[in-house]
Amino acid sequence: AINAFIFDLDGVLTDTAEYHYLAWSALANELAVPFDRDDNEQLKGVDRMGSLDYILKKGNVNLTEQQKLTLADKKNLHYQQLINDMSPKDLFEGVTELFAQLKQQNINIGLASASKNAQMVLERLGIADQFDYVADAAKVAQGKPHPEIFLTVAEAFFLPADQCVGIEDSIAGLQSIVSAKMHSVGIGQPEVLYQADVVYADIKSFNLQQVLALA
Ligand code: B16
Ligand code: MG
Repeated sequence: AINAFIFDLDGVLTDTAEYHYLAWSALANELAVPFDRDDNEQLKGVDRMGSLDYILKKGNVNLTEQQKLTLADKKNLHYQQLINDMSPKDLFEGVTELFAQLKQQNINIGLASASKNAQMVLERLGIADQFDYVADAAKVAQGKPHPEIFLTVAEAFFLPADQCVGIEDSIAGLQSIVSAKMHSVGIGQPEVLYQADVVYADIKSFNLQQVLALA
């Protein structure tokens, strides 16, 4: 049986990808590195320093570790300004209903977001108290596609991987779930998320009975 649902945040419960895009493209622009929405797609689920490295590599820019940290901080301050205005209306349609169904069935709700700003976003969305466990991205040594962050949440619930379902919108994140040997739900396009056991266009289209039947 399935006893935990472990959600990704950005792109699954809300659309912060747009804000990451705005903040990274402003920084790339300053560095005179071209950056478009396809680049942003590559950065989904990738942590902050990994994302900066992607941009620097694209522009053939070489910087010291200290310079990189300064730029990452700058992007983050800009991103935090953008998410500061988020509110419960930014929660994707269907999330409230799905969480209510999970609680009714005594299924644990966990969060496995690579974002160090996840707690702030959950608070702005008004759902921080809905989670039984939220992984701390700052304490995760190996980012997605490594399985560590999803396994951390399963361990907090004292559950084996095959009693958990991971829900992701990014390729790196889905790889993380598959490597953790959990059941997987993709949110997005089946052609992109072909590794997932089942794919829905969005949370609103979630079929809980179908997912529970996976185990
Ligand atoms: P931060 P997720 C990820 O969140 C985003 O998809 C990714 O674009 C971002 O770079 C990463 O968080 C780190 O975010 O700079 O706020 O720590 O999709 O894993 O919920
Ligand atoms: Mg995501």
